[in-house]
Amino acid sequence: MARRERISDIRLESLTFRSIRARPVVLKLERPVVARIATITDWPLILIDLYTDEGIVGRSYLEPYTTKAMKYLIPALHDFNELFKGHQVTPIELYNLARKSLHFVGYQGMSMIAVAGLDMAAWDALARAAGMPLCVLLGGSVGTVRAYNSNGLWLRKPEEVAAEAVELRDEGGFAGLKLRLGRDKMHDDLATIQAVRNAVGDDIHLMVDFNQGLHLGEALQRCHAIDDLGLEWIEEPIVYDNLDGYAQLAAELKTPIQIGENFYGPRDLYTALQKKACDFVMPDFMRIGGVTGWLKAAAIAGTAGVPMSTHLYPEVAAHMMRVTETAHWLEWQDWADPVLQAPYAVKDGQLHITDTPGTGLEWNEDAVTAHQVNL
Ligand code: SMN
Ligand code: MG
Repeated sequence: MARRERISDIRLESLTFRSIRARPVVLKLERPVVARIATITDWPLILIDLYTDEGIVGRSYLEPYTTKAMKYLIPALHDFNELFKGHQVTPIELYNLARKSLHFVGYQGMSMIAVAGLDMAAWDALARAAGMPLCVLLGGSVGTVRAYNSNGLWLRKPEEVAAEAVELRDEGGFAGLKLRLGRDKMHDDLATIQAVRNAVGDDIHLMVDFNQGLHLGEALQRCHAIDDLGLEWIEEPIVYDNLDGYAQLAAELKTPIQIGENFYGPRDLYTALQKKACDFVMPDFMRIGGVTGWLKAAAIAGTAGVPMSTHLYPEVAAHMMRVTETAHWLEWQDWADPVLQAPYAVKDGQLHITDTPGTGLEWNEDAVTAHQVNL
């Protein structure tokens, strides 16, 4: 409470952007990503601090998958300094202005990712200045958010995946787990699902993710082969932008088709729903456009009655799920934990939001120093 009283005298309408600092760090993944389309052992993060004249610092991070991508994103983030120095911290206006400033190089891809990093830090700053958790500033309440554990279950042998599934379930009493599919032989995927099911029991929700690894013909065959297994969803069987292919899969299959981590901005979600390309959506915060992009996307999904889950970024995701009409599952990944002062502890499969102002992101500076890289 002391913290809230101390900062309550800051007038939100005068919170002023001073500068952004973006630092690259690379963490070793405890369980490396082994997917059909990529193997990832080192996990890059851009840590963003948005300084204001009033002393409030808003924080966010981006996870751009490859270390090299940070070479382009960090200058794009620093370019916002010129644009916004002295501007009021008004996240929706900043989002619009930042997007316009990049429209000559396109609204999507790197542009959207940079805007999302700015946007999440701006919302965090505003919520901190208000002395409120982000979900409260947005009109919701603090509480719990249901999560599935997505920390592993990559393309390894069935017995290894089954043993890891038990570990992951017990890490936080999870009721949902996601396993990755797309082994060379379909038979090995089927054996893995069976091994995991035997190991964790019938009560656990099992999601599967092909990470865009199949062409449409393979996808039709492989998705039909797993269609009667009671899976929670089948995620990204084919390349993300083949919406006609997705529409065919969604029409043919009983199991819900899940896409969305590759929506660049809310309009991609709108287009996918118009084309009936999926049953569920799961936007990623760096691609949908941060908090602002999520709010717009959530309104569309809510209006269409489509369940909406999150992709990566569990800290901001938890807050957004509290204000998402069709909130479905939060994807739990602890990959940023090593550089956080106060990572979430998951209990009974739920994230518990506290009344800390903002999104609760504070850097563990010793860890940041240890993992910072030169690009
Ligand atoms: C994923 C996430 C992070 C890296 C590779 C793959 C995956 C997911 O698609 O949905 O978690
Ligand atoms: Mg995925």
